[in-house]
Amino acid sequence: MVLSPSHPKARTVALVGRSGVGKTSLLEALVVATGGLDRPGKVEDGTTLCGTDPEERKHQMSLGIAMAPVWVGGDKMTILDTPGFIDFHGEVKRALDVADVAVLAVSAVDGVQAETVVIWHLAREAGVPVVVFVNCLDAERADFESTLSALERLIGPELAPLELPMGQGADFAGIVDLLADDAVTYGVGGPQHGPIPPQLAEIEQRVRSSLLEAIVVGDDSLTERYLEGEMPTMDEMESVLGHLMTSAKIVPLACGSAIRGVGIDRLASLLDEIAESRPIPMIESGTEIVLSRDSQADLVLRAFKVIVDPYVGRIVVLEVVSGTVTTDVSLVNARTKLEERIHGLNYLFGTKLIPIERGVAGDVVAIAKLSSVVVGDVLVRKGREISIHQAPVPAPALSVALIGSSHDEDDKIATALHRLAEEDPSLGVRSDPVSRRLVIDVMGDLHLQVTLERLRRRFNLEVGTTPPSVELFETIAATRDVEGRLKKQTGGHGQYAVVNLKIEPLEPTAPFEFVDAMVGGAVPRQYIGAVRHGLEKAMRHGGPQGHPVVGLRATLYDGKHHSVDSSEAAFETAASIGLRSALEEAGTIVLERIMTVATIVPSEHLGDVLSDLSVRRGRVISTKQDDELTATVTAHVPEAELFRYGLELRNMTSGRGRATIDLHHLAQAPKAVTSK
Ligand SMILES: Nc1nc2c(ncn2[C@@H]2O[C@H](COP(=O)(O)OP(=O)(O)OP(=O)(O)O)[C@@H](O)[C@H]2O)c(=O)[nH]1
Ligand SMILES: [Mg+2]
Repeated sequence: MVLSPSHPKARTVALVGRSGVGKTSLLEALVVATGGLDRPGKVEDGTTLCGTDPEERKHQMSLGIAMAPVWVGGDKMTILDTPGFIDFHGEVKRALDVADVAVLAVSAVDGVQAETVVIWHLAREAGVPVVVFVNCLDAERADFESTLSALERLIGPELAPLELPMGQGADFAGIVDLLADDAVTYGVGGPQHGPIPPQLAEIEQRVRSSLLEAIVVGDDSLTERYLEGEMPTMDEMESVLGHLMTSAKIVPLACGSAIRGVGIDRLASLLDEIAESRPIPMIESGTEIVLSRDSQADLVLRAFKVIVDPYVGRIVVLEVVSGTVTTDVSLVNARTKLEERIHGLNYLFGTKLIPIERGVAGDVVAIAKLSSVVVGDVLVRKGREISIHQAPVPAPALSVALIGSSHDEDDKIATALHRLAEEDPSLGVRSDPVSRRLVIDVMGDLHLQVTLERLRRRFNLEVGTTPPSVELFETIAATRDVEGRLKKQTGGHGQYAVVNLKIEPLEPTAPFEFVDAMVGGAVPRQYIGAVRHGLEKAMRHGGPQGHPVVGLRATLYDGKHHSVDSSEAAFETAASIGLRSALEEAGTIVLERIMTVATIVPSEHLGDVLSDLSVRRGRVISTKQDDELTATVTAHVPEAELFRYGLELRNMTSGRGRATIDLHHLAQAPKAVTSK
């Protein structure tokens, strides 16, 4: 292994793209091409640097961010491998947040698919320069031309192919370099330069002239000269191209094969050229500032991943946003204000921790024993108040309640889940308000399955799932005047209290109202609070149909007391007896929660979303065209109909629909819901 101990420049690269396009294989190939490994491992054998986790091996896909550095011309680039499957896109966002440049990997076999579009938009939202890498050109059904046209439709005129493949499938022989106007073949002795084969001349001319045009158009002075009939020199073109790529004004396209190691050395050099300082907007003491990757500047670190290692314990992976980190410095967690001392620095080479002395701006460092730091936290010098805007992570698509094999296991399951959630910020853990069962919020069925597998393997916990309970309430059907009477004589002291109450319905979401209309001292002042307290307790405890009672006004207008036998406890009980008889006499109505669901969808899926909402007993309140591409539908939908909504929306819209759900009101629940 050849690893350079010192590195003047460090940058971070995120590999993104849909599942199966070869990102994990590409990272492996990049490490081999730059001398960090002698031979590549294979995803199928679980021998890659970034695919060794047992669940990743089982599913043959990446499930979280993994990484290894490469060195190109003395510069260090930490390459972040991300999962492509949609359940794990929270990790893609976190990688894009810290990356100086992203590689959108596309397979020449499948071209542009729905998830490619979703991930392209994630990269655009993150504002990171993107390089497209068309992979798998050696595969049997590779089709570069149709992949290129699909990419042109997705990205538009900013797409600038720098390379073309020479042949494809079994005939894939190398790369045509459009700028240098030559061909590179990959044999045993490494890359060999030669002339462009004649059968490629036509397509080469066409793609090359559109590349040159994209470069010329991107620079005002070149455009002017070009329009006057002057052709800029190749050096000028290259320098303008470099600038356009780093400022994300054009999206360069490279191609090759990760498995065959073709074009990978070229991709590494291209990334080294583009991975320039990406300004990071931050908020310092209320004002916006921009940090650049300056190793001399004040130290700022940002945590983006946590690993719980069975031997080393908890390891936090951080980006050096600016400054230089060394061991033994003390920093402050900007969120908790707790001091953290850096005891030892490492970088991650797959799962291996390699000790280092320093990390410069743009580096990624792994640090043990940072107890207060979670994903998203920022560490700064004492006295600095900094926060970084984080892209919002997708809302959970699915919630399920967990059933352990015994009730005693619940505590153990909760502890285990909190441990898993530390490493997996997309996993939510809470308690079901009705059944008190543990509920987990996940990003989809596969995320759920992997979470249950981890509980089994790491904690030996066997857990089943069930839909979480729908929260129901009840309210009184009509106004009633009642008397609540408690009269007990047991041994010495008795218990005596009488309250006369008027109980009337309010809007179900209105807060409970208690009216003290007592005149005279029939219920002495010191017991009035107890009457109110008794009513509130009885409402929480539940009405005749077993659900918490809401939406009432109770007026206390009369009562009786006894100078010896009355007490606060007696009045509390009398009040709850009174409420119970009012509810039983008048009857109660069961209420369900109606949620406001705001769904943002690509316009072409609007019809599907509207008809799905109507099947869910939804009432559409508004449909608004946001721009020519997307629309927002706002509807009121009963909570009971929303189980799996996030997931089904995703399926209906190829992953591009998003929904937010908030409580709007309570309404009478139909029989089908109350009898469940
Ligand atoms: N023929 C061919 N196969 C490739 C190439 N790159 C990767 N593969 C194969 O494609 C499959 C998926 O590759 P991965 O590297 O796991 O894909 P990924 O993008 O990391 O997938 P996720 O982790 O699920 O997002 C594996 O079987 C690889 O061997 C390539 O350039 N050519
Ligand atoms: Mg992978």
